[in-house]
Amino acid sequence: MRIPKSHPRYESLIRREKLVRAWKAGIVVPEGLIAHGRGEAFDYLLGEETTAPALVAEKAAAAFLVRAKRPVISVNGNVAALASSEVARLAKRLPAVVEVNLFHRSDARVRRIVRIMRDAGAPTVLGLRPDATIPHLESKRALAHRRGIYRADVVLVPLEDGDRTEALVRMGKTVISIDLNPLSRTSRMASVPIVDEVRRALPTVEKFVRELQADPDETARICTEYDRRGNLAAVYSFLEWRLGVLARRPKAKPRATRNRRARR
Ligand code: PTJ
Repeated sequence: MRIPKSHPRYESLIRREKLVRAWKAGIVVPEGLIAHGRGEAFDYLLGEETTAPALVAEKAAAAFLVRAKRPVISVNGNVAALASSEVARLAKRLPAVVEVNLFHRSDARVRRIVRIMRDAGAPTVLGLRPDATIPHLESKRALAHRRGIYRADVVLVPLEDGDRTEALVRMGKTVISIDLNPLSRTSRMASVPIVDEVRRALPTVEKFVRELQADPDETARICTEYDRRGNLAAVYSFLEWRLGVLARRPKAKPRATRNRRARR
């Protein structure tokens, strides 16, 4: 389908089209399309921009990633379809291992997504032939790599489900999530929840990584002072404030009335 550039929701329609194409190519699962819709609904509420609390979380995420000894970025179907280049750039910059980890796992899908990540330029991509299991996790998401998620100290999990976030936190890892839903179990369980759109969040984290790699004192200060509860509370306050602003906005006049007045 050709989407006219003049369409007021051009970017959003392009993203949807990308996901549908990725679904047809066996990269995204149908459940991923539902997840995207949920994300978009929250993005409307957030104003489709990176909020101030998200920026704070993105800087904290960068600080933990810079200090990590074995950082890993977990990639699923939606992330590969929407943000493979952004993931690859961050992985190169750190450097971090990329591990394909799927909820609806099949070897064929893992193979396709590994290829996408390699083509995007990620230096090390794991996912095929996992050799470890994340404890207390029943789903196929438990399958992991010793060289990757299993031994990682910091794991970045964009568009995650709450169970694995919780299991990884229980293993003692610092878990950084990217999820537009601030009420999801993922956002509530993660060590550093980023409530932002994945394609906005990743380049911002990468920018902060570049800055903090040159400033170990600031990195250490952020890791000590970051307050996840306070940050999530700020996200909820932001939503409250935004809905308040929308509620107070004067109502648009019905079109017919406006035209009649203009003609007078
Ligand atoms: O590829 P698979 O098999 O691993 O499956 C991937 C999905 C996304 C289907 C799977 O992880 C899943 O079911 O996830 P959930 O539990 O639906 O959670 C996805 C979360 O991502 C939801 O809370 C959405 O609000 C959020 N989300 C959706 N699109 C975006 C997003 N967050 C940030 N950026 C987005 N573009």
